[in-house]
Amino acid sequence: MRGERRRQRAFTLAEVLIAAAILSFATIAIVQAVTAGQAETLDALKRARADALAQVLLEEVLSKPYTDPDGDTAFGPDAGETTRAAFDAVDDFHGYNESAGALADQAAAAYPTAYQGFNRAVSAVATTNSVASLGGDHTGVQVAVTVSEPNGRTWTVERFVPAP
Ligand SMILES: [Ca+2]
Ligand SMILES: [Ca+2]
Repeated sequence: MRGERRRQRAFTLAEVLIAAAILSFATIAIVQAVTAGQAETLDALKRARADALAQVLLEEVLSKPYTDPDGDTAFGPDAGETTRAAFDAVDDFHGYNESAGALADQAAAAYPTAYQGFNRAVSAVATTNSVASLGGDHTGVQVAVTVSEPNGRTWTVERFVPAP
C-alpha cells in the first residue's frame, strides 16, 4: 500500500537538520524559562526572608514600653544598655544595627545561614503624625526597620507609635 511505503521512507538530510534546529530552539527556550523561573523564585525567597527579618525586629521594638521605666528620654541606648537585651523602651533601638553574618534573634541566638545575607538597622525618630483614631495630630515615635542586601537593595517596615 502506498501509505505504508511512504511511512517507511527515510528522512532526508534537510528534514533531519530542520528537526534538529527546532529541537535546539525548543531546548534553549525551556532552559531560559527554567533559569528565569529559578531566579524569580530565589528573589521571592530573599524578599520573604528580608521581610521576615524586618517584621520580627519591628515587633520586638514595639513590644517595649513607649516611656523608659528609668525615666531616660534620650533616643538610643541609655547608660548601661550595651546589649539589645538591655533595651527597655522603644527609643532605645534608635541606631541599633546588625551586619550580615551577625544577625540574631531577641534571645541573641544567631539566625540560620540563609538569613545572614542582610544588614539590619533601626531608626526611631520623634515626630508628629495625624492619627484619625486619636482625633488628629499626635506626637510619637516613628520606628523604621531597614533590611538591606550588601548589593544595595533595601526593605523597610515602619510604624508610628503614638505617645501615651
Ligand atoms: Ca532605656
Ligand atoms: Ca533611650
